[in-house]
Amino acid sequence: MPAERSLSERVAAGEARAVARLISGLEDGEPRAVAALRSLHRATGKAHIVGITGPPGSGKSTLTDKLIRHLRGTGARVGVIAVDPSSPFSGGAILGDRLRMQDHATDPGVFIRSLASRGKLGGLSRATAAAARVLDAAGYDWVIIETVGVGQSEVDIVRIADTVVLVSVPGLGDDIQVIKAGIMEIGDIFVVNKADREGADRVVREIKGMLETAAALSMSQPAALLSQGGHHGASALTGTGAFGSTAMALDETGHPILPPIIKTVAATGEGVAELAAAIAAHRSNLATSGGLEARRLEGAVTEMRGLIAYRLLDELEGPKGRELEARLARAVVDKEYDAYEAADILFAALTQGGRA
Ligand SMILES: Nc1nc2c(ncn2[C@@H]2O[C@H](COP(=O)(O)OP(=O)(O)O)[C@@H](O)[C@H]2O)c(=O)[nH]1
Ligand SMILES: [Mg+2]
Repeated sequence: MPAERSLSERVAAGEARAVARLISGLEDGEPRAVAALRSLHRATGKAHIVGITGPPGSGKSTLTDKLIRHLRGTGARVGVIAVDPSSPFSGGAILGDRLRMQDHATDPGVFIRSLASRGKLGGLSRATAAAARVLDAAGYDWVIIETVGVGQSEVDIVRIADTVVLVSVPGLGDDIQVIKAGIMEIGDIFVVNKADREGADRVVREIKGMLETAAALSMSQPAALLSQGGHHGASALTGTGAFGSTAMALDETGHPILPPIIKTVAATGEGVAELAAAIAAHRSNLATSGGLEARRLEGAVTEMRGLIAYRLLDELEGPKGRELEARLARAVVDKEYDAYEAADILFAALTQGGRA
């Protein structure tokens, strides 16, 4: 009788049930699941990870559904992670996503998984990164991460993507809600969805204006851009900064090449072929410019930082961490220590192997 194959072996063989089980285990932080993911590390790095982010209701799931169709048409296998931090239970938007994507339920070349908020700060971006690695190891050629783009935590989620698509729509009011400081910089491709509605061209012009302003700024103050984290952040550590960014790439005449802005009607599929082409172009640009490696270095930094933060929180929330924390809080209030000193003591206790 052949020995029972391990979970990681089954994932590497592309078994959907094993993939689902491993992702659940990782979401729950099971040590066995973490061990399985670690043993799969060498099998990762082949998939192209696409982050799709934008306000709720902007059509991300509809767009994802159409992209899946398009990519399946090329014979590629597609994994999707739908992240909804606002939904602690798998209802609401995620249920809608499932309905929209159920066409693919019987297609063995498509794997769709929803992740909702669970537990601690940072847990969701860690779970998303882990799930993306699992799908990569399982041989999915494309991994799409759909996430609501409203704040820093969502930005962190898409940081691991190789190509980030920012979706906006007409009719959100005067501000283009998704194009805010800290979010705009991460966009490689801009989509104005619901182009069947009035105002789409105006949104395109507004995005173009903002991109041109950002590009002009980067030409005159490259250092300022670097200190903002350039494209994907973490430049201080990797020194990559804007390197590899579509937004900051220059054409032969030295002018910055702006990221593409594409109008789509996800509901009908209009513009989806252009979007897919833009994603493919970005993918091959990254491969030839060295940008992919720069980005993966940044991704590794982001992932390690997340793991460290998570580990510290884990220690802090253990019984001993909580006890020491409470004692130190008392000492700060009683003016025995200031908060800096107390933090030093706590940090030392947490990081010196011995638990606090
Ligand atoms: N008019 C119009 N409606 C769309 C378009 N794309 C999506 N929708 C609708 O917008 C709503 C929200 O779409 P959904 O994909 O769930 O958005 P998400 O929250 O960003 O994932 C659904 O009712 C879609 O049918 C579009 O291009 N035009
Ligand atoms: Mg959705």
